[in-house]
Amino acid sequence: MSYPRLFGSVQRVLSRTALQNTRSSTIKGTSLLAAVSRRALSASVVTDHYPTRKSVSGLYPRVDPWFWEDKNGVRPTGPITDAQLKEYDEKGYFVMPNFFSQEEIQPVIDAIYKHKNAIESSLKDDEDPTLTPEISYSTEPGTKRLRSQFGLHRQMPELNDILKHKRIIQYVRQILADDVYIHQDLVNFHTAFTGIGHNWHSDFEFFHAEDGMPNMRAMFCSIMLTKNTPDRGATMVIPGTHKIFVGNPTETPKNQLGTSSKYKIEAGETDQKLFTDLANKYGIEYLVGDAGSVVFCDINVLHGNHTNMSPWDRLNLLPVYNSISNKVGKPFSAPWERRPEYIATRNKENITPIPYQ
Ligand SMILES: O=C(O)CCC(=O)C(=O)O
Ligand SMILES: [Fe+2]
Repeated sequence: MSYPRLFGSVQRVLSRTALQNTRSSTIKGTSLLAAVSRRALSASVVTDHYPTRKSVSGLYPRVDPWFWEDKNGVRPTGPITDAQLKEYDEKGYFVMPNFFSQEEIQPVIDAIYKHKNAIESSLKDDEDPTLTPEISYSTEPGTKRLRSQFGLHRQMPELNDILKHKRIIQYVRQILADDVYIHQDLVNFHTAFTGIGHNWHSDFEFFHAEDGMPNMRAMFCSIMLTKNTPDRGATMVIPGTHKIFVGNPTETPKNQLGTSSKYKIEAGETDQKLFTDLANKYGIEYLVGDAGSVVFCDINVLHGNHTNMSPWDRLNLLPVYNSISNKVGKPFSAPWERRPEYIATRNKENITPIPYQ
């Protein structure tokens, strides 16, 4: 069909200009963008600034800032250093080596492996579980090895010592300038010899399309519970991609919940042509570190990972912190009203500010 193709190429031209615009202006306080997005947030009609999964692909300018201001128009101070802020501004993330000590993370590691062993030993030979409204975990395809487990922080108090650690929340609040809650928490096991990885995507693209997250006032952290190295399939990122939005062409299928977490992503996978241009421009980086290191990452940075071919597990905890003001609504591009609570927090009693002092 010629219409989508033409539309797609016009969008690409428009977006190239947008990309140049965002790149050439060194956005620090981002007050203009903040003003635009404050207007967007207060509008009674929810505007879709980030079209995706509507048959065409395209690059769009980011209308949201990545450093937010509080209600009084002030950017908070906090523990993040100027060098880290500069890195976040340019790349969309920074890694804090040894944020947690081994003593702090060990109880979490023990609790997670206990849970993993219990599930794996309960599985029958012909079972190949994936996410359903009732099942919040999936195994690596065709194996009994746990791949991902969502929503554990509501069952496992040990996890909250880390996920709701005051120091983490202070970092997140310095960037988002608001009270935050956990929109999603996930353990990725990425087991030795087995973990198959995740195709390129932006987490925001998922939350926007599937949960109705309107704005990019959210961050994810990757808390390394083992060493993260390239041979173990460390997360890879395209630095700088927090500054643009890549809309994907594949419409969200009804069975997305079960397939996207178990197998490599399809709907939500970044368009390969656009991805190639971005990778040529910005390169690809591995996020590496020792156990206890934490990545602080803008919610829109393109990332993925590959198979863990090493003989060692790569165990990561991935909380998504969303601003209380960035209320999720009707999904922007999905054939459902809402996803289960374990994968996308929506119930009022779970949307309470995490203390930070
Ligand atoms: O575990 C990783 O390296 C990345 C996983 C990921 O991107 C996700 O679960 O959204
Ligand atoms: Fe992701």
